[in-house]
Amino acid sequence: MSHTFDDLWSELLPIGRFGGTGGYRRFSWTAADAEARAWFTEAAERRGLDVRGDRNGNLWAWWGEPGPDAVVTGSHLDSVPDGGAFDGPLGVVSALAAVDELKRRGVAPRRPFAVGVFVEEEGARFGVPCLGSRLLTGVTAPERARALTDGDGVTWARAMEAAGLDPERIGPDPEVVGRIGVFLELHVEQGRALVHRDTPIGVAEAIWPHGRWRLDFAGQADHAGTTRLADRNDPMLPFAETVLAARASAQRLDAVATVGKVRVSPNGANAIPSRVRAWLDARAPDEATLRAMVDEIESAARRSSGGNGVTLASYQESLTPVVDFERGLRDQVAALAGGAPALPTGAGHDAGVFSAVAPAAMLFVRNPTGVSHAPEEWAEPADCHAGVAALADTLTDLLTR
Ligand code: HGY
Ligand code: MN
Ligand code: MN
Ligand code: MN
Repeated sequence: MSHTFDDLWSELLPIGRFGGTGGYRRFSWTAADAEARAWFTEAAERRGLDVRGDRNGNLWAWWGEPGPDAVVTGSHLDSVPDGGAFDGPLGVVSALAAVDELKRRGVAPRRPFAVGVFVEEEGARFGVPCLGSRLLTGVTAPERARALTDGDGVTWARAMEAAGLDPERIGPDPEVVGRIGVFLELHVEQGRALVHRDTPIGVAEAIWPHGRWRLDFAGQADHAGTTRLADRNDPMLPFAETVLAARASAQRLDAVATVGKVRVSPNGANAIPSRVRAWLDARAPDEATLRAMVDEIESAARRSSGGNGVTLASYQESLTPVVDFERGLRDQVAALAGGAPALPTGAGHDAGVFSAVAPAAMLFVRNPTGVSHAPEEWAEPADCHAGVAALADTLTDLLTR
């Protein structure tokens, strides 16, 4: 198979690279995002696909006319701060390379077929992951999305408008969603299960339930040098104890909990903070364990806040229920991928959102480092090509039955 994957990959790779780390910063509705979306549109049109944006800013590149019972494959182009090159883009580039392979094979689709790119999958700028697919399917209300703000106070509505789209139109789109007959997402593995199994391709079995909570610890700013310890209401203390409590609870419940984003105000080296705003990312194998862990962490945060004369306000920013991918489709994709193993994952995906409205499946491509959401994320070219072949085989089967 001559590989257009390599050409496509080399076109996209420089877009949104950030600083000297080799990582990416492709946030929704920024210049880097616009450049990536323009690249996708041009690359898709170069292949004769008809690219249409939906009311939420997602892109749909149709092979022929849009229609019911469509086969849709795609992923996202946005990243976390200093993210890896593969998380999202691998699925988009592989989908376009699979289109080339289908054309090379002379496949004549018997049902509508589209390649999709979905906005704000990481929720890195506005806080709610998979926002494009959640808006589309009605999981997130448009008025909530419009009001979401980034770290500079820019709302989703303003940012979308600056990118040339009308934020008043966002919301559920039954016509677009109603076309999806089956959804397929290829994604770099975010772990080392395929390395351990010494195999290049896997399929997704389930997505752990997970969510994000914002914890606002409010105390009293004061002078770092003249304020006795007994006179302090320092929000940094309950924050610190909450981080430790999250780790202990996750350890005990065999789950995961992360505080990766913190904002300290006023953030002065010689001032006791007035406020510490922290985001908890919590994930567990089942919803009862997730609930129990978050309850434990919030109780620890409240206890410690009370003990330090600090107030705590906690907000659930997003909650993603467990996703069990439909067994029949999963086994079919696994068989077409040469008996690929089925893997659970703690990572959320648009395929998880779409699994609520149509049969959905995911293909994973081996990541030798197992690292993701960091510049060290990696996939060998040969494994990327194997991913394209597995995707093309699955699409051929789905499109010609
Ligand atoms: O955070 C996640 O699970 C995914 O990478 N959006
Ligand atoms: Mn990600
Ligand atoms: Mn992703
Ligand atoms: Mn001073």
